[in-house]
Amino acid sequence: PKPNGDPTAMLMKSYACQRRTPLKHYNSFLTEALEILSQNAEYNDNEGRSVAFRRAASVLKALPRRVRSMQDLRCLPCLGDHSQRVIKEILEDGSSREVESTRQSEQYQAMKALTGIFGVGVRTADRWFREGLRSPDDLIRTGQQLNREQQAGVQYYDDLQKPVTKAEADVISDIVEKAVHAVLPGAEIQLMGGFRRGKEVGHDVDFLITHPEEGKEEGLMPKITNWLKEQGLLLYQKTTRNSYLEKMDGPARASSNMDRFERCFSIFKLQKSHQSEASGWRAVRVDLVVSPYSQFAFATLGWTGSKLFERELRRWAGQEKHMSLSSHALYDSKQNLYLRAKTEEEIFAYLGLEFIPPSERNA
Ligand code: DGT
Ligand code: MG
Repeated sequence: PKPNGDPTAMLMKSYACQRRTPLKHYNSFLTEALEILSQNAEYNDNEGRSVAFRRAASVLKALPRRVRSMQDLRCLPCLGDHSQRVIKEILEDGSSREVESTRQSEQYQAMKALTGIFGVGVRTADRWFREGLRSPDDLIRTGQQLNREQQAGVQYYDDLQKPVTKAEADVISDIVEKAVHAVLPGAEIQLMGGFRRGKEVGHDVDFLITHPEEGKEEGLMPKITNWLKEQGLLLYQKTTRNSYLEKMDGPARASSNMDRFERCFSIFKLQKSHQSEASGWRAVRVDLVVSPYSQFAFATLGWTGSKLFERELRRWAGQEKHMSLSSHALYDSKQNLYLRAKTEEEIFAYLGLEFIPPSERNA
C-alpha cells in the first residue's frame, strides 16, 4: 500500500473548527490520559503545554475508530513528541507512568479540589497549595479570607461537585423562561454550553437571553434576578454589567476570550422531584448572559463551546483569515469592517469554514 494511504489520516484537518467532533468517540482511554496532563500543565501555569495536550486529545476524539497501534497515528496533525510517547506507552503497557503519577500526586489532587471551588482560579489555588492547604475543609479549618463568591463555593461545594443532569437542566430552563417572560414578554432564551452540544451532564447550566427589538434587553438582568430572588430560587448571584462598545473594544479587544455581556454568575436552589431524597433541594451553578439581538449569532457561537473549539475558531480567524472573532462581533482587518450575521451559519461562511453543528463541536 502507498504511504499516506489511510483516508482518515489524510482527511484530518489541523484546526478543531475544521473537523466534526462527536460527543461519544472511540479513544477515551487515550484522551482522558492526555487531558490529565493538559490539566496539570494548566495548574502549573504552562498554557502552551496545556493547549498542546488538549489539541492532541481533540484529534483523537475526531477519529472514526479506536487507535490500536502507532501506525494508526501516521499523518495526524497536532501530535507532538510528548503526546506520542504517552500514547505509545498506553498502547503497549495499558497505562502511562507519567499520567498515573500525575493523577496520584498531591499537587494535582489538591489543585483539582481547590480549583473545583466556585470562585477559585489556578492562581489562588496555587497560593493556598504552597501555604499547605489541600481542600475546602482546610480553608474552613484555618479561617482563610474568602470573598463572597468563594464563601458560596465552599458552602455548596458538595452539591456543585455533583454533575448537573440534562433533566435538571430542563427544569432550570423552564424556571428561567418563566422568570424572563414575567419581566420581558417576547424575550428569547437559549440553552447554551455543553447541553447545547448534546451532553447528558454538565458542571453548570448556561443560558443566553435576547429580545428581537434591539434595546429592550437593556437593564434586563436585575429584573430577572429580582424575580428569581422573590421566588426564593437564588442561593447566590453576582451580575457584571455589559461593557462592550464596538468603537472602543472592537478590533483590538475582539481577540480576547472574555466577553463583555451583561452576565450573571449564580447558584440556583433547585427543588428535587423525589421528596424521598435526604434534602429537598440541591444547589446548581447557572450562568445567565444577556445579548443585544444584533450580536446574538456571535454570542450563540461563542457560548456553545467547547472551549477548545472556541479557541480554535479564534485562532483560525486570526491566523488564516486576518479577522478577529469574539462573542460580540467578527472584524475583517483586510477590509477594515465588521461583518454582520444573523445566524451561526453565516459566521462559518465568512470564516470560510464548513458549518459544524453544535453536537459536533465537542473538540
Ligand atoms: P460544562 O459546563 O463543564 O459541562 O461544559 P461547557 O462546555 O458548558 O463549559 P462552560 O459552562 O464552562 O462554558 C460554556 C461555554 O461558554 C464554553 O464552551 C465557552 C463559553 N464561555 C465560558 N465562559 C466564557 C466567557 O467568559 N466568555 C466567553 N466568550 N465565552 C465563555
Ligand atoms: Mg456549561
